[in-house]
Order: sequence, then C-alpha cells, then structure tokens
Amino acid sequence: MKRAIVLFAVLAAMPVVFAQSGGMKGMDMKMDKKEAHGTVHKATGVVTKMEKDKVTIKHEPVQSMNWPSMSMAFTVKDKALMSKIKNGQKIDFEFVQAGRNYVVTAVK
Ligand SMILES: [Cu+2]
Repeated sequence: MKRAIVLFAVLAAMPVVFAQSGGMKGMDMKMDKKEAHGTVHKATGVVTKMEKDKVTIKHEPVQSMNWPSMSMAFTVKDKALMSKIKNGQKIDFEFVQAGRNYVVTAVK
C-alpha cells in the first residue's frame, strides 16, 4: 500500500517537470533572436529630412540587407553624429538594426 502511494506521488510530479523544461526552451529561442542583430551595414544616400533624433535618407541599394533603393527613416542616437548631417547632403553611412529601428552608427 505504501509503495502505491509513492508511485502515485512520482507520477503526479512528472507533468510539472515537463512543463518547466518546455518553458526554458521558449526562453532560449527568444535570446537567440536578439543576438542576430549587431551586423554593421554600409550604405550611401541623400538626406531628405531631419528631425530631433531621426533622419530620412533616400538610400541606394543595400546588398547586406537585401534592400532596393528607397527613402526611409533612420534613428540617430549620437548628437555628435547628428551635427555632421545636413539636409540635402549625400552621405556614406553605417547602420545597425536594433529591433524595428535602424540606427546610424557612423557618417562619412
Ligand atoms: Cu531602406
């Protein structure tokens, strides 16, 4: 009779263990995705609009992103970088992807 109780306790505990390991797997996958960012992309384009921490650049094709030429907004976090940029200027620049944003990291 005692043995039956022990067996029941072990079986009852098992689904909890499985549920926990499943949760950990989900977490690992999310972390992998985050680490996919960080690649530096190079592009050339003309600045068509300037805002507080954003510039719109009509850029030429970017092979590393598989982008055709287009006009789009880039985030500029660095104020020193922002001061180098003028509206209408043609720039060679570098950027990284950060979530849904594209952040300019260098301007030549
Ligand atoms: Cu683009």
